[in-house]
Amino acid sequence: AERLSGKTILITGASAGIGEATAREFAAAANGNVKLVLTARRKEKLDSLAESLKLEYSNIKVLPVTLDVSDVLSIEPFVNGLPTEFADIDVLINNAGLALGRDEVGSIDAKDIATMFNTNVLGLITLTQAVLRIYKAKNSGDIVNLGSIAGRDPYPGGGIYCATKASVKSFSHVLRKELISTKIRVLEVDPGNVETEFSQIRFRGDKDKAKAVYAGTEPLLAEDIAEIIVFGVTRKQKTVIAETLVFSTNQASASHLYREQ
Ligand code: 8X3
Repeated sequence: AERLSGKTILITGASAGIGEATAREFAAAANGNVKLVLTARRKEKLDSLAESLKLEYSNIKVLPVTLDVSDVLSIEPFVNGLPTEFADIDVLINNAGLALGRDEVGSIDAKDIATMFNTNVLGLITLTQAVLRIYKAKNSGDIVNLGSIAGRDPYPGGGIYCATKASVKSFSHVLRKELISTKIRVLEVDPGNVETEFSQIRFRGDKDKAKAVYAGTEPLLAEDIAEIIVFGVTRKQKTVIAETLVFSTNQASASHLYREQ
């Protein structure tokens, strides 16, 4: 808790799933003694999360801001326009991301390709660049990138999503190497199946298809990944948990999933 005290934490995709759970987990770990900048497209969801955090922790500072990271031109003005109280970011959680469809190469919608790359890759890179300027000026700060098993173990039907997550991994590696002489830390967390809105979005609201992803397993939940993110960030300054691959006990690779009948 002391290691988080007074820190400013920026989370993308904070309206639901792993992003929301991570906001709650940081607030709990710091007993409210943090400043959270919560961003996503859905402002009402951010507002209600902010309200619920403020009810729980009287000392917490929360700034909900509409941000669509796929709109890369909006990122720099967002970072530069942060109110002074929230401007000195200490921790960046690059969580916003999505998969659209399981179509095979040759039948992938061009718009879906653009949305996935714009959000998962270009948005993440652009925001990281903007925040890195703040970090370099003070020689500290943490960047946590959400990768995926999909970035390590690509599967048929995941042509674009897997490529975006492999890009995240490559980018995380380069950053860690470039920042070798600084105190800036780069962490990557790579989940397997986690039951969030992820599959509903991938299958465009088809609840049966979404449910089938987790059927017969005891899937990880958003809070399970949030715990690991907060654990990584709260290690000693000299410690970098560079990469964490996280599965439920039922999963051992992208395609090795034990399902109870
Ligand atoms: C989510 C995991 O395997 O469905 O990143 O792509 S997977």
